[in-house]
Amino acid sequence: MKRVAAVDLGASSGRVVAGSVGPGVLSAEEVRRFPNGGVRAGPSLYWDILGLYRETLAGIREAGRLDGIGIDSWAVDYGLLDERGALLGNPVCYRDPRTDGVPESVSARVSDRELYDVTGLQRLPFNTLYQLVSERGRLDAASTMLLIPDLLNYWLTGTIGAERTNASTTQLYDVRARAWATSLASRVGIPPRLLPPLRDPGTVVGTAAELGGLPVVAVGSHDTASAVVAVPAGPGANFAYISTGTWSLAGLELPAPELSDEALAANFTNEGGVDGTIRFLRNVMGLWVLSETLRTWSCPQDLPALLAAAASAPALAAVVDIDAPAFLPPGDMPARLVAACRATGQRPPSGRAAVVRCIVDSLALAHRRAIQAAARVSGRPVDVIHLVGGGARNELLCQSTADACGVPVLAGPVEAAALGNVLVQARALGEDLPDLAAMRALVRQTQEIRRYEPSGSADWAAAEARLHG
Ligand code: LFR
Repeated sequence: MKRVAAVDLGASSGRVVAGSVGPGVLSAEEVRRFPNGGVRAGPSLYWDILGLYRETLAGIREAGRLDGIGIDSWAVDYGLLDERGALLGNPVCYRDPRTDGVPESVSARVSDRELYDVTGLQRLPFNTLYQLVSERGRLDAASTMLLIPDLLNYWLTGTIGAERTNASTTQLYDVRARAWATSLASRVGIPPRLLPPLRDPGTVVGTAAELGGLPVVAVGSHDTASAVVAVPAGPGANFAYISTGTWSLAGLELPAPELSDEALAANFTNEGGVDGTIRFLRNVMGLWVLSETLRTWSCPQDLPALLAAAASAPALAAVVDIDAPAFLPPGDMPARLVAACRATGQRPPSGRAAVVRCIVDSLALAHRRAIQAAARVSGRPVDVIHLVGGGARNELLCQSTADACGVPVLAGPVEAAALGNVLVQARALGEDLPDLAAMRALVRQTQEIRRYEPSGSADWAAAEARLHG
């Protein structure tokens, strides 16, 4: 039996989970949960990285006897270190507008086709490459760029490295060569010296002196990579997954990158997964739009009641393209929803329940687009969708996704990222979990999973057509 602490940092909250793994055993208990979110200061939107580090240490100390620690977080964001290892400036949040116009300026020098050929990455304005280009003038003082989990691992252990699953989200990683794309970096003005040695998920990176010498394991340090480890797919299933939270990451697990023109046109990403797999997926705007809406109304605690009311509101009364760039920055989402409905000739939702229904329907519709595109572009059928992460608690979202996609949805586990983190650590520390199939079998055996059948009661294709006005 192994007992480990999984630190799972999401854009809206972080948690430290104590997980136990042994033959037929996988249990996880939340020890500490803390809020996260962008902190606006002056012209910038930052992360409170020192607060996150403090909470991480406190959570691990509260967890009791442990055999190891592993940290995963959202992707793409980073801290820069100087040659003494000191942090140069506070990490900036990927929703900061500093990359406005940068993707276009980069495309003028390296075509999107070539960028995709090397990195396989979807074009998102906040890819690490674009963020680094946006601060090119300040890179002279930097000797290393560390993604968030690698930065925290450095503070814990003093060792420097870049775990591969997260490195693969930077748009500076050659997805076929499985190495940093150093010549690409140079061409866009990013010094290759910033890119630290790569590490495989499942390696012990060092020990945490401050925590009694506990081993620190590089897990699938991109939260989505860890969540996909814990997708409870059965052997031979034609499954897609949707990892839900601030974002919905919707797609397939592939053995090799898919870099076709169709994949590029559909803006699908090829992120590196645990054990050399590829996460072929698209970012769907996710529950962020709902949480920002509740923040605008100052009533985050009303979510369960609002979802219940939304479930009784008429389906598909108004829908928006939730992936539109307008929904990316923080702000007044209800006003943006109204504007999007008007722009497509629809009557905007009136009343809070109708607004929530509009968001959930629009999210399910975006899930449908992403899953259909994944199947079409990869040529692989999808017979079932595993919906994991926080959205698995949201019955309306699970049912609407099954209805929209026309296949059953298996919802759970809710804490997929933490469980994937726990499993990869347990294996690194000696538990007998030879491959992803063995880890997923253990998740199936031990975690609660709910099934939603598609009801076929609404016309999702007609709703999709309405998005185009
Ligand atoms: C999900 C996630 C996504 C990534 C986004 C930004 O938490 O990690 O996979 O695209 O956050 O980093």
